[in-house]
Amino acid sequence: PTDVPRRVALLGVPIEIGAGLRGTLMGPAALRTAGIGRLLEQLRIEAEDHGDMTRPQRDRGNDPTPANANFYGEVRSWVGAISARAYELAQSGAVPLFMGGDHSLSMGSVNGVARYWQTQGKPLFVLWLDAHADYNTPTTTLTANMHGMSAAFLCGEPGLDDLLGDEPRVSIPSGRLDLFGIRSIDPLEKELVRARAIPVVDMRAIDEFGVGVLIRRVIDRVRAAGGVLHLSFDVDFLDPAVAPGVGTTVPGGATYREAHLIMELLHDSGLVRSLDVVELNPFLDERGRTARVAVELIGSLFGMQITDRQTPSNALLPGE
Ligand code: 6HN
Ligand code: MN
Ligand code: MN
Ligand code: MN
Repeated sequence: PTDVPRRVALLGVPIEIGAGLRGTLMGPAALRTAGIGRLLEQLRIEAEDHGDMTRPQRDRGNDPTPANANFYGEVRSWVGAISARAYELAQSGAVPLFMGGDHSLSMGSVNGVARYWQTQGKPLFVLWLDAHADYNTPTTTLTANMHGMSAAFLCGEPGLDDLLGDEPRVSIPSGRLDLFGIRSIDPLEKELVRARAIPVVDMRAIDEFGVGVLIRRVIDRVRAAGGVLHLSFDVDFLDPAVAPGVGTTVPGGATYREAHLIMELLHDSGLVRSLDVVELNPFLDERGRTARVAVELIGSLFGMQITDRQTPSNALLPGE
């Protein structure tokens, strides 16, 4: 299935107040410097760069600000605007690529593309590559940082109900979100993930079964439902040795090769129709390494190959 559009819409989303550390606002610039547009063009994909969104005016609505949600007003202005842009870009027929920016931006990007796919009658699945579950609410969070709440918000958890302003809210059914690569989760967050029966692939599962098997399982589920996939790629999914340029590094992450294989399998699936690349913090990076790795991985997602080998879609899974 190679009916994925050959057109990518790059949009920079320089938001940083969702995270505990400053610096992700430089993420889009670093991804451009590392050659994201050039690489896509080399792969014969039309890469249209829509520039960076501008920082919205601080929201001065008189709605009460929820407790335990840092910079709620600013994040709220961003998220509504991002959702509207995401809807438009998805509607344009391109593959929107949101260059973050911290992970709170996904509350807008995923909501917007989900809204578009709803009009097409296609279920949207979300693959969350991340060291963290990002399944906190203002009730469960230990930090009040909103980048730790995006997945929960997208699944319709209460507590940030007014975050989208006038944008209609879409809630992703819990069975259509896959948390993948998880190795850090807060105590109450863990209870919530368990209570909602969110599918989780933690690092132990990756060690035991390997990313090939586990990603194919995700792909098969999306395909069986006739759905499409949004990839939300938090670069802290990668091991800090590969990707030091992140504010929330957690040891024991995915290797360079595991991450490439995931991207290659996703490419072969033809199911990814939008993506976020988030949490890259160039202020913490070492000589651009993390930005470069992120761009290489995007290359694999869009079909960069060493040889013309395609993974046979009938490859056997262990146990079959
Ligand atoms: N991210 N669970 C921690 C928190 O503050 O809620 C970490 C969240 C990290 C968020 O990496 O996108
Ligand atoms: Mn993370
Ligand atoms: Mn994250
Ligand atoms: Mn490879």
